[in-house]
Amino acid sequence: MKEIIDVASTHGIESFVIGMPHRGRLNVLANVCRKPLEQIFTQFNPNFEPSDEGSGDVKYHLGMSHKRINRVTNKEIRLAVVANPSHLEAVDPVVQGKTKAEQFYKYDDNGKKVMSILLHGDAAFAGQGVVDETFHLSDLPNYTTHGTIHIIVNNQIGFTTDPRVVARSSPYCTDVAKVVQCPIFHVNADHPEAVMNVCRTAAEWRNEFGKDVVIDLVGNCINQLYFNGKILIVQLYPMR
Ligand SMILES: Cc1ncc(C[n+]2csc(CCOP(=O)(O)OP(=O)(O)O)c2C)c(N)n1
Repeated sequence: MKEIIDVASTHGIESFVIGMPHRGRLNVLANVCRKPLEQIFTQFNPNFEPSDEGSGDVKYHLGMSHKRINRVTNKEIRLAVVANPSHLEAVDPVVQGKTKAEQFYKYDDNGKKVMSILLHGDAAFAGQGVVDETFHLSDLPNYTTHGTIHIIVNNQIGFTTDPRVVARSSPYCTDVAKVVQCPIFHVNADHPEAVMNVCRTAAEWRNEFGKDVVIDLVGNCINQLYFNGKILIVQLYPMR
């Protein structure tokens, strides 16, 4: 994400609107947006009353907006992580609407100042119709935000749902993105240099063509044991 932000900032983007689900969210708030850790931890204070600000929802649903200097370009950038509910992917059109509004008020007709980044889970990306709808609107003149970078945090499982038998019929979770024929990069999440390279290319693509691009960040959290050619056990790494 930082590589995308650095490259985009080099090309003049000054505001990033980010939408993402819960997993990894505190990490993004802390390490990408640099929301002060004191603020994050304070929100977990058990002494909060229901009427206190920010107390009514789980903390990993909350968003933030923050201005900071990008260390690579020395330009000021704004990062907004949009608040989201438990309903996976519901945040996608909200992010696009916010991005479009910011572009409108900045007279940013080509998306050269404001851009959106959406993070998805692999199961949610294939399974929620709102993703399909967001893609379908993405290249229409009145709706386009001139290219969203989609990052799929692909742990090859949907909570406990095995994708091969009960989640989807298509081999890749990213196949829904084929509807707009945007580039889709499948990259090994365990290969940081490859991930950086793909992120750089995605940011360059978005800057050059103003169209969506998908990064399928494939992690390997499933350990399969085969017996007589059949999957005997699917063991999850202890990440959940
Ligand atoms: C709209 C909606 N449907 C169902 C759920 C229930 N649910 C919570 S987590 C989850 C699995 C998501 O899997 P994936 O998108 O691969 O992300 P992961 O949890 O693996 O990071 C589901 C179905 C939900 N939160 N929102």
